[in-house]
Amino acid sequence: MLYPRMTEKRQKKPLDGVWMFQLDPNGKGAEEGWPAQGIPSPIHMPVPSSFNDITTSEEIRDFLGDVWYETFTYVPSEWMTERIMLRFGAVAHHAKVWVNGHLVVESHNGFLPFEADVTPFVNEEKMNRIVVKVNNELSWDMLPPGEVMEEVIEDGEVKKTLHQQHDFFNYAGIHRSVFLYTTPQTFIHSLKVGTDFNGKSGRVAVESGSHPSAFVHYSLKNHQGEVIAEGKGTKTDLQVPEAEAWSPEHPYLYKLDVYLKDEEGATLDHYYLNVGIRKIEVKNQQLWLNGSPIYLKGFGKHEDAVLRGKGYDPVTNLRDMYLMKETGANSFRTAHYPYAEEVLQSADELGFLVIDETSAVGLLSQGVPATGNLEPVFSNGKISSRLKEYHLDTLQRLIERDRNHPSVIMWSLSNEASTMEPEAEFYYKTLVEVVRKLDDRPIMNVNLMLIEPEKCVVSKLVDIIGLNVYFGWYSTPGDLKAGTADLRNYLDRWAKTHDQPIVITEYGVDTVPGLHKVPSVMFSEEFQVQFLERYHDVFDEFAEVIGEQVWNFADFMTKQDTVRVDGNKKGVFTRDRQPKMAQYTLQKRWKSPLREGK
Ligand code: BDP
Repeated sequence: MLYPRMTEKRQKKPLDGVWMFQLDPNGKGAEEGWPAQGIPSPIHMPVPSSFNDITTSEEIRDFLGDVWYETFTYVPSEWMTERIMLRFGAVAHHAKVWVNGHLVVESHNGFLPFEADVTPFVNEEKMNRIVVKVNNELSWDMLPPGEVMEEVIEDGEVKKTLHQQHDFFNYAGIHRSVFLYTTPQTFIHSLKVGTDFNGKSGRVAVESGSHPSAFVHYSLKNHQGEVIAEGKGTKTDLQVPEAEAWSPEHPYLYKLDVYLKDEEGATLDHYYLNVGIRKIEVKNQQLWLNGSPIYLKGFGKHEDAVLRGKGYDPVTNLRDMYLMKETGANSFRTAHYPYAEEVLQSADELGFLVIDETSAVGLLSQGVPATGNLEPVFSNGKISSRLKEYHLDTLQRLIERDRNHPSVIMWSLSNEASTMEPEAEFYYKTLVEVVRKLDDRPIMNVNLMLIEPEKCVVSKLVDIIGLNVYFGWYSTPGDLKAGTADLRNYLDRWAKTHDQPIVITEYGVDTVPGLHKVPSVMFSEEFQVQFLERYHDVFDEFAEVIGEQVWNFADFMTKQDTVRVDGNKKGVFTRDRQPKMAQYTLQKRWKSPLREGK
């Protein structure tokens, strides 16, 4: 699905701002006519944002069930000859949308965009009413999986409790921008861009989907606006004899203009994409960018911020990007779900290598933290064929959405699944086959530290192994000597049993900013620094380790729990994006040349 853009032939109007909002604890809104008549007793609610932390109400913060949003808009009369689309960047987790009382679209994926052709339903003269019902309940038929338990309490009231598998607050609402946009009646449906770079020249392979009777023209421009390559047809290769390669240090983007023309050569539709020419490969147990090995330095992140929760906002996004650059990071992982498209656009423009992850987090028996014995979930039917369908659908839509971003260098299938069960092998085999058909980027799967390398049935299917390691924190708490010995032993076992390179996708400790202790203790800033330093020494012993991403970039909110103090404090930055001492440790390491090849 193409990101909405204003072009020579397209218009767009953001519907972000203040919408009306109401809880619907009894789920009666539809019956009572809210889709057509509007919501009866609303309060104000910003869009995009999670609804949880905006008001002072505990009921709203912890609400489980249906909530309703409503807004009004005019549609300009000059749009009436066009195809008019209503598009949501993401609504968590389930949404139903009505325009002037007509149901136009339903979505059951909280982290991916969806849209509806609303041309037949909008009025030219009157205001148009847009009503959205949002539900934030999790189930084992979706990602991330979870369960809502219902219990009747004293006064007959039903109390709902969420059993979630993952370690982040179940924020909900209209989380990303909402757009009304137009396309011409004959339009460019889809675009797929793949690039290659051989040290000097580059190739841009383009494929487009549109009406068969139309003709497609491509024109690639450099920063000066000069056309450096042109092509025609549904599928073509554009050659760039002297290409500027895209990399984190030099995120050079060409502009690809795509024109759809009729037989007389008149332009029917126009769209454009930023294209970074780069080549990404896994070979000789290394990750290669543009013909040289590259070591990933960076963070596992979250979409999480004070007040707005998981709502996208450009302020937090850019602050994060600048902080990561300043720390010397060249990469991040979209843990544990697809991020807003605007985040990937910034990564293209500012230069970050992105591990793009699905929302498959917590496909295991444990909640948080995942310690103890892993009980089966694949072999006992807990992970059903419906969940697998959902996972496949998410993966396909993620690839379709993100494949044109030069910043996206690999797909992460899931985070911390129960991958020692024999049944997991077939499940993941299907996922891998689907990805291989759609795209040639490397595939990663991220492992919990309870997964034994000798018993993992999934790692052999992927190109890069992701490891989340917390020895000295969740095991032998506070004992870094034992922790690093366990880490060394664990990495050694992975290196011996698998040929693929390893990225340390998580390592870190909860740290209370301003807590100082000598000698260090858990939760102090000194402990975070020492943990990172000791871990780095071990990583450097292993040629197989081709990247390190600290957990987490910033402190983030979780559900209330005995193991969390107002959220997870493993951030190198606080939740309001100020550094802890560890930032300096990372900066020193990441901004100086590492050992050979790293
Ligand atoms: C890992 C999870 C991550 C958690 C982290 C932690 O992948 O989501 O937040 O542990 O416990 O198991 O901090």
